[in-house]
Amino acid sequence: MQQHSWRPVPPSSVGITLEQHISQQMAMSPGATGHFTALLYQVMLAAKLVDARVRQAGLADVLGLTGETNIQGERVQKLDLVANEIFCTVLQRGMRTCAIASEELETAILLDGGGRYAVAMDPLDGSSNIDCNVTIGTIFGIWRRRSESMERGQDEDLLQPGSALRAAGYIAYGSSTMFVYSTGAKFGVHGFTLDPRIGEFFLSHQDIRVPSRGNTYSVNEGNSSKWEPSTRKWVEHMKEDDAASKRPYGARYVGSLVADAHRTLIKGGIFAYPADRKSPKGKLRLQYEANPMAFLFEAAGGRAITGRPKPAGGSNRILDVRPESLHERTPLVIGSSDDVETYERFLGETGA
Ligand code: P6P
Repeated sequence: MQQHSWRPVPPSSVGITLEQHISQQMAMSPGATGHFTALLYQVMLAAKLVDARVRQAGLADVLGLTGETNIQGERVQKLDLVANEIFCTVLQRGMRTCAIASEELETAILLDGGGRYAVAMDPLDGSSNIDCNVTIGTIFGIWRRRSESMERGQDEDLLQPGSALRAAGYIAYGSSTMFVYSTGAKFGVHGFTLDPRIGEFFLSHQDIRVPSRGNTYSVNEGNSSKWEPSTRKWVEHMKEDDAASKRPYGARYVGSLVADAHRTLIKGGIFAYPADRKSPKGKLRLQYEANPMAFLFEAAGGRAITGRPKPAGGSNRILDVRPESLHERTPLVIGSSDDVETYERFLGETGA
């Protein structure tokens, strides 16, 4: 097969689009059939459609305040249900998936037609923040199906550990719209920024690497009265004045996972949503929040752990957790390798 060759395009002229990048990754994958590539194109299309609705929301919301209908006379739906409908429709029409799990759906959509991949997603995470114009996002993970190829998809296709992910990413609908994804550490983590004038995502953050150490910690301190002692001791440590270890760290907490994770991925530092008395299993969902973020952070040289003490001879990596149900929750600690190691040290010291 003729090897493709790309004439390097001077950055000042035309940037690399997400579609071209996905195609290049396919060209670097021997035996690729195009199914995975087509699926990523569908995720990209759905992201553009959701972006358009998110950008309208403020306007629709303002104009829709007079009642249940918006300027087009449509019923104003909750934006996360709209996002869910867009992703589910695009993925089903695309015929590349056999199973779809969504935070918005109690049970998975199981499909005939021989789709080879299973997708778990949070179609619009943090949507309660849209009213105050805070960054929200879509989070997704893609697994190769495990069930018989020509049968209807099964829940088992979605109940795979994060270590079996084939791709994961998020779309951040913020001051600009960014699509960040990875198909594995070998290929790196890459960020694309949407040019709304032409509706294309262009490569803006090539080969993102999480700094080994950052200068911010991100946790909801409003939960501190419910935390394990180890969590409280860790936060106090991050606040101590110690120039030698560049403390205190700055506190940054948006309350929207995609916003807090994106900042941590780009700048380093640590984000934690630990288990506490209110959420003894943690708040965030394993399959479509924690696992995709863990996949990205590890692919970018960072770490992602459960925040629980490592079991004897076992692992505390998020990617090693064996899921038992589609919507199960987990504690989540992601960030720079050194900062996550500091977090772990407090787990050991207090034996929490
Ligand atoms: P809390 C948003 O509702 C979300 O699911 C994540 O995006 C975010 O990280 C977390 O919950 C925030 O939770 O309890 O701090 O408001």
